[in-house]
Amino acid sequence: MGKLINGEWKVRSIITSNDSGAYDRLPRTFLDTISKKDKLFQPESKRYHLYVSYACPWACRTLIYRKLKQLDNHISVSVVHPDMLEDGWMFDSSFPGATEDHLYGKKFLRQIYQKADSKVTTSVTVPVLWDKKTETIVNNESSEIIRIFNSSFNELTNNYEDFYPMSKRKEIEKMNQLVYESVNNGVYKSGFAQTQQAYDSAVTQLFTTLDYIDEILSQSKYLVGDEYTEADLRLIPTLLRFDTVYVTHFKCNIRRIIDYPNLLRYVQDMLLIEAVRQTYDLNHIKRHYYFSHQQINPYRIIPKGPVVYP
Ligand SMILES: N[C@@H](CCC(=O)N[C@@H](CS)C(=O)NCC(=O)O)C(=O)O
Repeated sequence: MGKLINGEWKVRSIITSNDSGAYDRLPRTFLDTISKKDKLFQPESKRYHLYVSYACPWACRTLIYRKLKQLDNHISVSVVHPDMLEDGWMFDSSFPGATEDHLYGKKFLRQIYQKADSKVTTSVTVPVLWDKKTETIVNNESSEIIRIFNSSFNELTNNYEDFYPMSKRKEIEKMNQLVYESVNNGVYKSGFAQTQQAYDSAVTQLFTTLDYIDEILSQSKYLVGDEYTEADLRLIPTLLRFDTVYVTHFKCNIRRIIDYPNLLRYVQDMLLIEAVRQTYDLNHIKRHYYFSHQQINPYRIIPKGPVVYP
């Protein structure tokens, strides 16, 4: 694992922590948008490309939206190998489901970042939304890429389904903030904590929120009402990794999803959505976490189980 500093690859741990040993996520770098009003990035068919990992919960959000919004034929995809080692994400199609870099035949994802900006200082993360025309990264922040997919290509696809409807925006935002802090990022804060105190605090916050969500789901089908919205599509990739990875690998073991009646029902309902099911790959998920994070799993042994999960 590593980071680009002024365009040069420096090997370093993925576990970045602050003074109290709490995991600190680095901010993203490329934050442009695609819109008819944008001078540079216009919505066009076959102009954009996604670089993703099936293991990564953030990248899977963008894959889910690509399918839901019928963008499959308009936005192409390359999938990295699940192992993220000293060289960071790499392209190697020997693992089923992983692909070559379809655009440039590069070996490493960092070379795509370097192509966008030869002097960039950044983490090399997935997802990446790439513009084939100007040969640069439009955006590498999943929460923004899904908003772009939600609305910018509607005229092209004739799909006007809206997962961020005006009438529910306030509630969705509130839910997103809680879920991001304590669940999406909470599992990483638990797993990458370097002090007992940092772990205790993250894991407690995580399960307080899961208890609260289970309560909400006893009253309504989805997080914000009876139709699924962006809030659900941001949460589900984390829940789909919970019982197989986060419970053991990240020590999020106070309860499992299958112990929560409403959360279990909810995950099963979300799995009925084709776009969610088709982008869920347990082989990539298990291999990535258990094999890549050698600091917390030194012998890289991938557990066989569990037999039962949502
Ligand atoms: N905030 C980013 C987070 C993306 C992210 O952290 N992706 C992880 C994979 S799950 C990654 O690529 N990590 C590599 C690194 O941090 O060096 C997003 O939502 O797009």
